Amino acid sequence: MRVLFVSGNREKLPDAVVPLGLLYVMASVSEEHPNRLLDLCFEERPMEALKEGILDFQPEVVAIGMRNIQNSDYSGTSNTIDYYAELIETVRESTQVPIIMGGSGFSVMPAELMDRLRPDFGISGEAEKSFPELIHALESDSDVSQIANLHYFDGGCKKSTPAPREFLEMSEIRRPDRSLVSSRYRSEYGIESLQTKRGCPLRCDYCTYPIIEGRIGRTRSPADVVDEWVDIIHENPDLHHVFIVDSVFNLPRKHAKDICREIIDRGVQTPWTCYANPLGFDAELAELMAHAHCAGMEVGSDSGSDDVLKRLRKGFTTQQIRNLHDLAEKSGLPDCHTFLLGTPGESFDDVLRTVEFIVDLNPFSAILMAWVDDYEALDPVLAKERMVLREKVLGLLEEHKKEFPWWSIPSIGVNYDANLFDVLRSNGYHGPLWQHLRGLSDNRRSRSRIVS
Ligand code: B12
Ligand code: SF4
Repeated sequence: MRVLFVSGNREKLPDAVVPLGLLYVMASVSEEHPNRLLDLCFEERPMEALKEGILDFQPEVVAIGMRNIQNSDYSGTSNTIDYYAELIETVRESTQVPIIMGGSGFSVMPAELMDRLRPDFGISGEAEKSFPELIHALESDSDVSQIANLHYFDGGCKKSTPAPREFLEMSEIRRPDRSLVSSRYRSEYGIESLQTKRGCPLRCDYCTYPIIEGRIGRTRSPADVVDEWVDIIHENPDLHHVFIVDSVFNLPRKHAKDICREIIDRGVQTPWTCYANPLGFDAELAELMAHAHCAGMEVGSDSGSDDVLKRLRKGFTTQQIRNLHDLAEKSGLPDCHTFLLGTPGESFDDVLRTVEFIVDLNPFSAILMAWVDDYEALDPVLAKERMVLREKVLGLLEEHKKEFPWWSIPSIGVNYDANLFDVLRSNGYHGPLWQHLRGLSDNRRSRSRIVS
């Protein structure tokens, strides 16, 4: 069956990212079914490109990957849903073949997106097993109801099958073919994406990651990960940075240490970034990461209030955030902490306490985000309600934004805009922007008026 894979994502902030998930799904059918990738990221006129792609390839199935629901600025003022609706309309105008959706954005709210976007099928979560099964069922016109995590319409009625009993074994998943994507990801953005495991065992209240990847950590062998890394560098000698896309790199901690040891032993020197958690962090890991050329870690610290951390079920305390920061600083490992301001149940006083905590912690960098619920994209009443506290939070950040030149505040464009990113890249800066903010700032010692 001829499958046209469409990567709908056009977001370029903070970087344009290779459609790694879609490449994994493509690899799962590449030998059995003729297929083609149509990546809309750099297309000037995506709808035209889609029409032409369909006309040219004459697919028997169109598979659309939806990575993001929200836009990147976390202001809650725009989302990608209307854009995906237009993509689907464009496919329908061009061909009668079935449309299958999937991807991390789709997986966050599959039922709602099936209603709103009306593709023929949707697959939530990892799709390397379900997708080939669905293609096979479509080809042989057989029953689809045994395929895991499938969403579809039966006589106009929406149906969803249960999640699989077990997630996939990482060693059995075929490697993504990165040669299929535009070289602009490397030449303009300089970052590649690499996965060392899937799954996060923690249960943070708001988090959608385990819906996508499951809760059981499924690790790849360090040798296999670094083999892939070496191949990436070999194919792209100018590559500047690798982003490890694992939900949390250091859980399990032993696996993270083994990956670092393998990187060190094999002499790989590409700077890299990952997500890390205060749980599962210790002095040895900090040292190993620094020796393995980790250029920085992003930590979802979320709040400076122990009550809020408890409510969010983060599983760590503010003291553990401080411990991580101290260990990182000692090893020369830059840490950037993400804070979510105004999560459900949070008061403005809690928000103030968090901002004071960040000032006191003084991490290498911090990203402050006014909380936006994914469901706001579908529910204008909820969006309006949530906007009240958000506007107060944004007002506070606006007032103090000049005091912390090494913080990023995406919602109000502080150290998070396309022009700044372009200037930095053209001046040879690579990797996540926050890693350069301290160096760029000539006002490092400014203190906040928030804390007296
Ligand atoms: C790493 C990461 C980043 C890194 C990426 C670095 C890099 N160079 O790749 C950075 C920090 C840059 C980033 C930025 C953003 N991210 Co991000 N990111 C992630 C994370 C942790 C992993 C993504 C990943 O690569 N996974 C590995 C691949 C293999 O998995 P996958 O894409 O899910 O693919 C599987 C399935 O989804 C499915 N699948 C994928 N495609 C398709 C297609 C079809 C047809 C089918 C059937 C199935 C299918 O099968 C795949 C293989 O199993 C996820 C959370 C998570 N754990 O999933 C968030 C996530 C994808 N990000 C998200 C968001 C919102 C963003 C930003 C918009 C936020 C921001 N303000 O920065 C930007 C957008 C960037 C961009 N250009 O698009 C959201 C998207 C959903 C949503 N809520 O909108 C997620 C899910 C996190 C969340 N909040 O819930 N991100
Ligand atoms: S540690 Fe990160 S990925 Fe895991 S549940 Fe919490 S927020 Fe989600």
